[in-house]
Amino acid sequence: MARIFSGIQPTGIAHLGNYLGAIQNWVALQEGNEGIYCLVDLHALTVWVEPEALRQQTRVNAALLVACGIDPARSILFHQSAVHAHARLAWIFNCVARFGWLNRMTQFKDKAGKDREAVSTGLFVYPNLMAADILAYHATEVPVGEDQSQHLELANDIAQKFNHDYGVEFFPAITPRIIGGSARIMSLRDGTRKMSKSDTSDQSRINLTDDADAIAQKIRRARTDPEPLPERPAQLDSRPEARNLVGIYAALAGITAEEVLRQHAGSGFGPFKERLTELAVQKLTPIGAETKRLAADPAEIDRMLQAGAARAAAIAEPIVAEAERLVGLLPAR
Ligand code: AQP
Repeated sequence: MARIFSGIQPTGIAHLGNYLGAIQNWVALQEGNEGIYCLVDLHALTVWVEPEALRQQTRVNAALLVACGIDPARSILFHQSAVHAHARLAWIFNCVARFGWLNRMTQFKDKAGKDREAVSTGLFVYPNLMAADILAYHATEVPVGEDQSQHLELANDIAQKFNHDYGVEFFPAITPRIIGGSARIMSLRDGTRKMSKSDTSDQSRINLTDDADAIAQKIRRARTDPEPLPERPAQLDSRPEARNLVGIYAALAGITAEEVLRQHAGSGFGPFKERLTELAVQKLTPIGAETKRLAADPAEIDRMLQAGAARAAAIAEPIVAEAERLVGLLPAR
């Protein structure tokens, strides 16, 4: 039985990319593993978020995870800020990780854009906090979308350097569990950018709380090209928007892109989008409805998260206290 850790930022509402690239896999991995799933609200602070919106989004995303199939009785589901061990270990990792390592992170470059002087230092050290999230539990398996693989390599570098610097074998190696072909879902407006909560255009993504009309409208307006669907996936290489819609269809139907093209080659995007809408509505609207039901009782969500945090702290506290001892800090009590 492996200990699995993964997290999602409550920077907005989880979308189809989060679902197909991460959450769906978390649900399956609950079977036979110890799952620890976290709403990483401290990560969300790295870019400006309105305080009341952050609280709301943390609760709605918690409800969403439960609606998607995360069972809070079996897995540990909690909000990051409630377990102080994350921030304490992150500070130690700020002092272990090298500036040059962080400077090479492509997500930082993407999110910081051209005006690096103006972004928060939290955004720069974000991967150190992510390493702390995982290593505070000695978790060895991390199911994430392909976009996070560079951060996981960095977490392994931090663990190794810590072990080397302090002459211990304390932190284990992490195995990324990157999900296959469909792992990277792209924006509906631009097939070269990933679908993202923080994209300013709501039309660029399908939120897991969108109703049938919103899903249909977003798929209808999704950018495509005038060519019909080809026979082989390789023929989609220079057509990022078309490839994205085929990938989404494949992931939702649980089949390969080859199979999608076998069924739809020669079809124009009008009829294909209609089939895709039917599939997306069928898969996603029950999740949205259940989320709405759960989110109607915020006090119950808070209780669920606090119970999860107590279970998480029971694992992380002794590990982080030992890391603090190893680096030479006196015990807190
Ligand atoms: N477009 C995507 N395709 C596949 N997987 C994705 N993930 C995110 N976007 C896609 C995976 O979802 C998990 C949770 O992501 P996150 O919330 O921690 O942060 P993120 O990767 O930065 O996601 P967003 O939506 O782009 O959020 P913002 O806009 O707030 O930065 C991760 O496992 C991620 O791989």
